[in-house]
Amino acid sequence: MSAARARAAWQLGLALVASAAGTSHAGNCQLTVEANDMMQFNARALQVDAGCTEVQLTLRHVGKQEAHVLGHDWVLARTADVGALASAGIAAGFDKGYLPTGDKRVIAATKIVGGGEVTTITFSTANLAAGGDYSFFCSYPGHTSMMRGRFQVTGKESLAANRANPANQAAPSR
Ligand SMILES: [Cu+2]
Repeated sequence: MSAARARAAWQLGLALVASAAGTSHAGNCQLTVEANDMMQFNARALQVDAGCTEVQLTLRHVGKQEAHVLGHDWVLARTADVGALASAGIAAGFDKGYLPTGDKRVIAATKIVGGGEVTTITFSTANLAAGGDYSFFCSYPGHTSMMRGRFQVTGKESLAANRANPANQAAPSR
C-alpha cells in the first residue's frame, strides 16, 4: 500500500469514528442536574431530543444540608402551572414531597434529596406536546423562584412524527 493510500484509509477511519460519535449524541434522552446548598440548579435550561420516547433524569444534591433542612427535587410541568403547583406543594408538606398527590399537572417529579444524595427517574415523553411551554423547578418551599428553568423538546417535527405512529406511544408515566 502506498503512503498516500494508507493516509486516505486512516482518514476514512477517523471520519467513521466521528460520524458514529455524532449519532450517539443525536438522541439526547439522558439528563443530569445538580442542586446545591445555595438553592441553585446548575442549569437554567434543559433540552431533550424529540426522538426520545423516554427521558432519564438524574438529580444530584451536591451540597451538605439534609433533605428536611434544605432538600431539593426536580419537577417538570407546563410553565403556566409552576406557580400553582409550588403553592399546592407547600400545602402538601414534606412527607408528600412538597407536591399535591396525583396531580395531573405534574408531568414528572423526583423525590426530595438531601446533600450527597442522588435520585434518578425515567418518564415518558407522551405527555409532552410539540411546541409546549415547559419548565422544571424545585418544589421545596421558598426555592421555586430561584430554582427553575426552561425545559425544551428540540426537533419538533420528529416529535410530531413520533406521536403519529401508534407503535411509539409509550405507556402513561406514573
Ligand atoms: Cu430546592
